[in-house]
Amino acid sequence: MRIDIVTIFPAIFDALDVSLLGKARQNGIVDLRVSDLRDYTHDRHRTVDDTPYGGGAGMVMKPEPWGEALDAALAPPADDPVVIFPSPAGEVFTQSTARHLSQERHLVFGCGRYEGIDQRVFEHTASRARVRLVSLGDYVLNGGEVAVMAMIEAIVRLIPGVVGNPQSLVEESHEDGLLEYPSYTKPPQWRGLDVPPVLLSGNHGEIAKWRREQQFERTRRVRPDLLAED
Ligand code: 6GU
Repeated sequence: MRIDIVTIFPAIFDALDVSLLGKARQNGIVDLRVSDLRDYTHDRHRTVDDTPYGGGAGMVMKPEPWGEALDAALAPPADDPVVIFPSPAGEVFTQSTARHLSQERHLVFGCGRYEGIDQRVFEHTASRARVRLVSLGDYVLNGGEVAVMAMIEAIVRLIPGVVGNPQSLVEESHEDGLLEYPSYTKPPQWRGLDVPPVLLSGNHGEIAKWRREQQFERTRRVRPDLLAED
């Protein structure tokens, strides 16, 4: 999968060299390219923002540098890309979003800062690629960078070959619409706390039943919205 990121803080994405992502890049599974929006400005101050038409607080990102930066990311050999703009005004990113995006060949992330990007950038980009505004949830970050880090981690780990044991992807929270069951390892007693005896019983039917009950109990307690019928 090819991933382009456009940002005014490219250094934030240095963290993608390590861990799972770093390995996926080394193995050639992910081709990640980070570009600096300011490289597409033409004034001495490398200006990327300006005051909003109509007045109001804050600054708006100018369309011209975005136009050129996205021209570069979408130029051949772009591969039928999806352009994702992280935004608290977007649709909520879920495991299902991650699953669908993990099956794409080319993702482009446009990280906005300040009060947002000139609306015409979204409109123009939508005329030449699939565009999605995506939010992590109902809270506000200063910019899209940290949100994009989270989205990329959620997406890339679902690409076949990135996570060592594919079964671990099947059993985790959200894949079956429930939270995951609690896990234990040795020793059987620690600081006066016992591992639930059923897990030491060797009875795989009983263990599976206990884990399922734990999933339902935990989901009902902390995320009843996941159980609500829709
Ligand atoms: Cl995707 N961007 C920003 N700036 N804030 C957010 C977010 C995204 N998701 C939740 N809050």
